[in-house]
Amino acid sequence: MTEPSFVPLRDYQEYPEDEMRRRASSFARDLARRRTVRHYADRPVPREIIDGCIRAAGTAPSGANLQPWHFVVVSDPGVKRRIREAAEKEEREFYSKRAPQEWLDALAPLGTDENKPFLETAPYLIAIFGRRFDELPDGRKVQNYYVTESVGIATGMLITAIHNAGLVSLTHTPSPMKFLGEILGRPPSEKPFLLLVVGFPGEEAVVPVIGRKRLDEIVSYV
Ligand code: IYR
Repeated sequence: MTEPSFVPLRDYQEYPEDEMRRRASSFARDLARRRTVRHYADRPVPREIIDGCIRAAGTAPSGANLQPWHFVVVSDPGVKRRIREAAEKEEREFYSKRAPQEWLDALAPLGTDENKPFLETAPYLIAIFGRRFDELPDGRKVQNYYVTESVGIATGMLITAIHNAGLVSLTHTPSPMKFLGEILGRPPSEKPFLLLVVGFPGEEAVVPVIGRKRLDEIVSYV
């Protein structure tokens, strides 16, 4: 057992109350501009920007601080093509057979279909994996905890960081996603969580007219 070791909380920063209000509302306003984008420019994005966003995601809280995530950044056109082909194969099944009508009805306002050209156009696909356990150099296995929660939080922070950096993203969840681990050569201990498409919006980019729930619809104070 490792004994805990503590240092003073030096990096915390408190703001005057009016500044806290300003920061809270301006951050919400800035995030409200974020839209999921399905049309990408083929314009390249410097890798350091992606590194910075992933560094931000890697600061997420996680079960027992075991940080059970792995990010595979795909820019290789051949790998992107294989991912597109595999995803579209699953999506064709989904849209034509697997999805119940109720699900298709829920998706109708978004205008999605089985064609995923953005998987090749966008400069980066970030495949996010949850690691069920880690392996020590001597082969022993270390169990991870709250993997889905931890990876979900890290992914939310990644999406926020990408928006903050001036890029757009799409959370793509082909189902099933098993092909991702196969194409990217990930170990069986890792479960694909989702595929994030990242880049600049294409000039033709349009987004569906959608609403967001009002505050009083999503919060209750007791
Ligand atoms: N995975 C499919 C279907 C899909 C499902 C949900 I829930 C969405 O919010 C969007 C799409 C696809 O990517 O088209």
